[in-house]
Amino acid sequence: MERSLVLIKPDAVARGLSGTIIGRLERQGLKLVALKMLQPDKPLAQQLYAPHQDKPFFESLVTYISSSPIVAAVFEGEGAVALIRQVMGATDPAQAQAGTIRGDYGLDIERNVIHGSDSVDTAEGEISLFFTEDEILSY
Ligand code: IDP
Ligand code: MG
Repeated sequence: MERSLVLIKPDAVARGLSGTIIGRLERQGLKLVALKMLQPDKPLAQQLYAPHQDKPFFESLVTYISSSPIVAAVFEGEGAVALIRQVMGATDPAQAQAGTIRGDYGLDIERNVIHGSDSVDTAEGEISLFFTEDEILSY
């Protein structure tokens, strides 16, 4: 069964949207199999966003993600990675369709509410940054 890492980003946690976002994903039929709240340190944020290390927004992104608490979750389901990307909407909330999480709640391209893994391969690596295998439950 496919798994994806979901992060509810600082802007959304601060606005009290964590439950709403988890609920939207659950209502898509995705199974919540791991959940925690944490404030990532900079090294963790740098690892998560390592693919973007050469981009002009990298420093700002790392500072933002480590600035305040986030909620980290693992969701499981058939085609979970692509389904979550679809429900999230486009990276830039201004381009994201109404009815998607970013379309409805995103503030700007950086403060865009949610992270979801972009492929099955990257999902496994991203999950292991935030969870040990025994924190991911089967039920
Ligand atoms: P994704 O989150 O939709 O997969 P990525 O291109 O992987 O988008 O970018 C990772 C994160 O970096 C985005 O979610 C967003 O928070 C931030 N980001 C992407 N592009 C920009 C930009 O042009 N300016 C500022 N932040 C950006
Ligand atoms: Mg990405």
